[in-house]
Amino acid sequence: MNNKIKWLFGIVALLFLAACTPKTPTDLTQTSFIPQPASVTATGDAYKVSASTVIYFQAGVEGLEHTAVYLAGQLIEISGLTISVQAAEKVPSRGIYLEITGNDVELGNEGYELNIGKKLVTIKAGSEAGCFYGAQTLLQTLPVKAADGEALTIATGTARDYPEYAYRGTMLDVARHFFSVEDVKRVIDLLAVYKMNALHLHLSDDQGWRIEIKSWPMLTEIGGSTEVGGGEGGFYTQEDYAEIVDYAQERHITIIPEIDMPGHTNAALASYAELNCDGKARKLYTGTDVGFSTLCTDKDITYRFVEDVVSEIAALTPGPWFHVGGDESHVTAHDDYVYFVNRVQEIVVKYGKKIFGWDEIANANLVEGTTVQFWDDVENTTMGVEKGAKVLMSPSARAYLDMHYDSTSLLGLHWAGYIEVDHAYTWDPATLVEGVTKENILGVEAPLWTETITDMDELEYMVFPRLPGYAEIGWTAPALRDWETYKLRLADHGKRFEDLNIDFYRSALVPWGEY
Ligand code: TNX
Repeated sequence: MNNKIKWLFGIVALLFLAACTPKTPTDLTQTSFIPQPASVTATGDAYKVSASTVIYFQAGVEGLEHTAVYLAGQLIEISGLTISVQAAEKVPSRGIYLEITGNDVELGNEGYELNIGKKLVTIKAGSEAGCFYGAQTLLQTLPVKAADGEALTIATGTARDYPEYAYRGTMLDVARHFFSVEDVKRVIDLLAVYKMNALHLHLSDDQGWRIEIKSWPMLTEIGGSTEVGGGEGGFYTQEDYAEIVDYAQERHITIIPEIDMPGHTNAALASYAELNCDGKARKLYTGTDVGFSTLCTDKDITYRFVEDVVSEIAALTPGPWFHVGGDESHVTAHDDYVYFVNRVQEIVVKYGKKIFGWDEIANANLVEGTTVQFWDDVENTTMGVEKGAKVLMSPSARAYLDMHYDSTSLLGLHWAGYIEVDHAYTWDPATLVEGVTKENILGVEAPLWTETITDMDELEYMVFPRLPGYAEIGWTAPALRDWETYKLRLADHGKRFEDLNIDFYRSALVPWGEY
């Protein structure tokens, strides 16, 4: 070969290599973060995560060690690299460092500052939760799955970030169809990725009672034995429930247990005859009607029952809230309903918990610290605000994860309308209901009712891709939210959903890539 041809070959080979080697990311502002952080600035360089990377945490802060181990676990999962965790007495010169600093007022309770330098990444926050969210932001700069053992690069820069609302959550109805502890853990993992911090578990309904109550064992023995459609149902033992609570706590997610009453109680009424006004046990129910059952509000045993249930669950629940349901009690007379909710509130307070209830509970005399969950009725909700309650925003026409996406959806219901991915995203909690402003709002929750949802594939299909949008509504200030740019970021998360094996709805409104 003459020299000229050799040169040509060389150049072609180089060009080929350049085209095939992934570009090193150097512009942090180009990362598709969800939720969008309050501010992101780029410094145009790259940090390399390799097998020698160490994750340091401020010595003596136990909660940070959890987050450091969690982050290392995620990085190992992504890359197959061996990443170690160590306590550090002072800021190291290289590696990834997690630190609690108490003096940044703007960051508040859950905010963080993530600094990605060429040699050192630091995550600083006022709380352990803040550091955890900083770690989630860091993880979103990386793919969910990379080639085994390959060093990873991250664009340098800074994210300073804090949430708009204190409560960002979802609800899972494990009563209509039962979901196992493993299933719930997967839901918790997915919530954590999007900085959600609350999981409300709807633990009882007409079709099933799903948590062991030691003083009333038939609730699960009988009431837990079936579900919608006649399947075998199931329930959590108290140990199972504690395991869920712990798993969630490690991811800074609070579990809110709900026992729905006085309506939605057929499973309890089938388990114990004495809870019925006529003293006769009801038959187990596996259909999907609502509003036909009620506890007997003028029997003493009803309140003994409620007290036993509340005390056992409250003892297993470190979070501040107990949800008393209170929705759709269509066969409870109004005065009986008000009397019942008033008495139940006293019981919940006695066991040290704050009350959550669906918006109907605003008809009672709300005790201080109560939160009314807006799902349907504006009048109830504004009445709750007038009585001093906070509001949790779960508008059924916008935030119900069981609503059809469009007229072709096979799963879900559509009584509150169709909720396409844009409709789920384009609303502001602070302006949706007249008379309910940001100051009144605790946060946002997207509930998944499971009359038609029987397994994890179906659950994921309804939850994704709407859930990241609800997470962003709860976290990101309205001025930084916009559907046109959000849908591009969401499209990038399609690859993440695939790599996490999430069975998601490929809405035609989102420009998903070819992965
Ligand atoms: C209404 S929302 C209900 C639930 C149903 C749901 C179905 C609410 C407080 N009650 O009992 O499962 O609709 O979308």
